[in-house]
Amino acid sequence: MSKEREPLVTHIFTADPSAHVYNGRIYVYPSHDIPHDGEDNDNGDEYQMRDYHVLSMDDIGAECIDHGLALSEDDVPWVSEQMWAPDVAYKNGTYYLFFPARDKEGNFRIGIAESDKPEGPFKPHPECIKGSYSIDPASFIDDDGKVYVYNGGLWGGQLEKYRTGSFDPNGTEPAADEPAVGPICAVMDDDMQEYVAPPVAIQILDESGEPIKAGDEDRRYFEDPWMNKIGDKYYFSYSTGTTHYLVYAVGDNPMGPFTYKGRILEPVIGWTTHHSIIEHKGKWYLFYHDCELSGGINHRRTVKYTELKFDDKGDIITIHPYDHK
Ligand code: FUB
Repeated sequence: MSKEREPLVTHIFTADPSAHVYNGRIYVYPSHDIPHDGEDNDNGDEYQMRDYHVLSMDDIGAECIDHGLALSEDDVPWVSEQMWAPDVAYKNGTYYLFFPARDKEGNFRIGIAESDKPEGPFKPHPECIKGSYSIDPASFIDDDGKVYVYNGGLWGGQLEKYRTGSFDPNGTEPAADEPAVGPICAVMDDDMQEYVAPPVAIQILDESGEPIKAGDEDRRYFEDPWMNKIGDKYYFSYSTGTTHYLVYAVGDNPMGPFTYKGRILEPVIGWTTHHSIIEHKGKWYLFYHDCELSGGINHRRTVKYTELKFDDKGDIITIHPYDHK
């Protein structure tokens, strides 16, 4: 049986959970952390994942099943290494797994793999998505059926190296008083094969309508985008990376701009924090990871979930991950 704020599975290390409800069942698409004794660095070299496993459970609190190998880097011709945080979108009877990995030149790109079952196995497209770059794809299907893919991550995720519009190996983050680098977003074509246009940067604004600055590390985007439409509002949530918060911003349009609202999750044990949010049977749940089980080893993470609550104004009530202990 699975328990709130406890690892969903312990036989493998899992991270970066993207949760969805398909056919009434909860599916979780995590990264699969590989234990090793290498050092951590700012390039994320410690995250050496090579494949994906899909997890699922009948209901919140039910036993969590590992469906086994869903996709391996050995089966994807364009990938060299580091299959990081994935997500899935269901459209036209097919489940599309979006995943980031380094190509043969060492640049992160986004690939797609398809299955007729939510648990896979997934068959990869031979090439990555044209014009894709950086990490952490998160898909969102709006009420009109349009599929949006948000992504981007600083540092190891290379997002700041594309500020000029193309890859600059020496690209850096903006100065502290300049607008932060935004996450990016692209719309998929109807066949779910390519972006209809190159990804564009999304704006995150402060309460005065000014772009959040690069030096505002408690609020600026670092990685791990996720989108929920709640009522007629778009809740865009993300990780602040260096300050280890999960936060959110709200807007009226899936492409933004979004106005910063507050924190979802205080820092967990471990450097990274990463999440997804789903509604199931009238309640909301946050799926996230931490390194509690491994005693704080950053690349040995485990996926957990907890209930997410809103106040009367529709604001998310901040979760303190260990306040139940
Ligand atoms: O799992 C590797 C990276 O760590 C992800 O892409 C980031 O979001 C962070 O969780």
